[in-house]
Amino acid sequence: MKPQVVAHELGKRLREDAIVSCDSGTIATWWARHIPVKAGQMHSLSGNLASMANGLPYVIAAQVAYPRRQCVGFVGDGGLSMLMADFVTAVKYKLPIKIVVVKNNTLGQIKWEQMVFLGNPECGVELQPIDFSAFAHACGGAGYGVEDPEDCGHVVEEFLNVPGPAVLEAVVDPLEPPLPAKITADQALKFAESLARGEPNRKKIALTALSEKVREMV
Ligand SMILES: Cc1ncc(C[n+]2csc(CCOP(=O)(O)OP(=O)(O)O)c2C)c(N)n1
Repeated sequence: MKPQVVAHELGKRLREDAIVSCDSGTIATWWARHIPVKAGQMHSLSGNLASMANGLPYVIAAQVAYPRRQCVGFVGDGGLSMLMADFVTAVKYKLPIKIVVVKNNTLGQIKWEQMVFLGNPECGVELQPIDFSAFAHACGGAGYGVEDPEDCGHVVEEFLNVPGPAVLEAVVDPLEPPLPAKITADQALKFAESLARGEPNRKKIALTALSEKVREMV
């Protein structure tokens, strides 16, 4: 599934009083482009210096401050894995937070920065996969998983409506590039260099990036 799908399906279903916190990473790109902010909602990213892992603690704080509002985290697997033990805090205090973890098994933002800023193939950014749904169950919360875009809408619906704290693990394509709105010549050159210098997924990445640009043009 493309990460944009889960962002879109979530965005459509957020309540008018939703408080949404998003992590730093490519996750912020999907949130900014595919989750519309509606009047009455509150949305936040990391407050300072783009620190990772803010999503879960921000949502816990939001739910304590506003017990009746819908509080949702839209987080990366790298970010969540840094502070995930705090999910049990939500279980302990019966905070009905909802955490959507976009699972690409990668420190995605760094992977694309290595290519587009440095002209290097990706290096050292793969994450050891975690079963976040099983983790949520182990903590005493609810856990859901989705990887087929066809199922995404109804799984998100069920997840948002479950009472109590819950985690939804959305398995996504790790090769979906968070393309900038305007690509500079330097970025394009560095990107091409990284592929030419042996980026291991170069064929699939080039095909995805090209097909997206072509789709935009037609
Ligand atoms: C505490 C902290 N460590 C490192 C970074 C550098 N950094 C920014 S985004 C990122 C990767 C985020 O990975 P993930 O949460 O899996 O989200 P993705 O980019 O894959 O969507 C890293 C390591 C940071 N911003 N904050």
